[in-house]
Amino acid sequence: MADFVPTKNDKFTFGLWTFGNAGRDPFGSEVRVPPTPIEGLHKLSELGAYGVNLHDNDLVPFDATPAERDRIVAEFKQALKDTGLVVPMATTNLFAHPVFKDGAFTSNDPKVRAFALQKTMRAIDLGVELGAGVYVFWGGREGVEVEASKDPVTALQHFRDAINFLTGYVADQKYKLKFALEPKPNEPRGDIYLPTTGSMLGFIATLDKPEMVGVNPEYAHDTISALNFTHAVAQALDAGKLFHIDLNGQKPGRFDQDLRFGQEDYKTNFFLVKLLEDRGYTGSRHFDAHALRTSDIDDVWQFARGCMRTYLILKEKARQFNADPEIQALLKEINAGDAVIDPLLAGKYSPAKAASIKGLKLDANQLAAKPLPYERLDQLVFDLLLGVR
Ligand code: GLT
Ligand code: MN
Ligand code: MN
Repeated sequence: MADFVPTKNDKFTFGLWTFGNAGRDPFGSEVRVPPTPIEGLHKLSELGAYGVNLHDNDLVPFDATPAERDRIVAEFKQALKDTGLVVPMATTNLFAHPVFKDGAFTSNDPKVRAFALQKTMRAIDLGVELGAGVYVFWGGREGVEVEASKDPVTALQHFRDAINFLTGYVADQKYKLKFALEPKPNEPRGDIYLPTTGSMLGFIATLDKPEMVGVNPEYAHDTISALNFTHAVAQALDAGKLFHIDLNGQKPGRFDQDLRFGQEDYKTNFFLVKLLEDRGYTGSRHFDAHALRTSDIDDVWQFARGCMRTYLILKEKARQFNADPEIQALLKEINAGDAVIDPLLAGKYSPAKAASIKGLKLDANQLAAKPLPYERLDQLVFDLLLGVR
């Protein structure tokens, strides 16, 4: 820890698609030949990662024959054994092939929706075979550019039918698998359905087996829309629904950058790591990011090392924050309770409490005059983060 070198206990994971990114963007072609999945396993194990996550087609090509599939999977399983890495999460690629150009589970075409279910059931079988306990759904194509083309309520019903069907499939197969829905407001579609963690949480409550389904929030997805990602994660934790998390870097208002974790906005990432650590989040710390288009392969591994190193540095900063006497004294002062009023506000409503609260003598001007030394507090956080404390 002192040198910020990760171990498997830190539970750092990378998608095969992350180090496997060849640098293609909408304006330019590939810039590097990425490592194969098996080369990646060896390198990540050397760097101290815990595991890798994958889409079905990150490992098995879309048009592979059953025999090819079995050979590829067997070789991959052997490499997992050799490296000691695990596959905690798996997912389906429901966005790359042209068949999904107008949606997968929300396509207007029942044949496309059936194809999406078929592909997902096979990908779930693959994920379970590799040991995954979490299955992510990122609906990258589940949206519109032309509002008239889809009825938005029908689209949600289709999405609900698909998730209900698949939780039924998992229960029927007796798989120990939880689902994590990943929201994103836009890109690649103009508008994607269920754009935020809050929308997903509301949607989950309408499902047949809500206990099987949680969320997979991603830093970049909220930050694109200038939302407070830490607050979204807090809501997921509060609901007991933070089944997975995608960490990366992003500037607000830009295209989807998927930068190295912590590359932008150190302060927000500090409070994010502090939240995860203070609240005892036990899942994978998954990096859903890729190296810059300017990177060669050596720099790709610097990127992977950097994601983990940054997390560990921020974790150490969180420990320092929690141990800092001046910061803690200030927080104690800010959070000082009231022996009479706290019991009235805690727990359930009662007519007696309503009567007591109505009768309280509260002077609004006096309350407003209470000092809130937040300038001092925020400067202490700044000093701590910048290492001058
Ligand atoms: C894709 C997307 C991510 C999702 C991945 C899982 S694929 O890279 O940008 O946010 O988490 O489908
Ligand atoms: Mn993303
Ligand atoms: Mn993601």
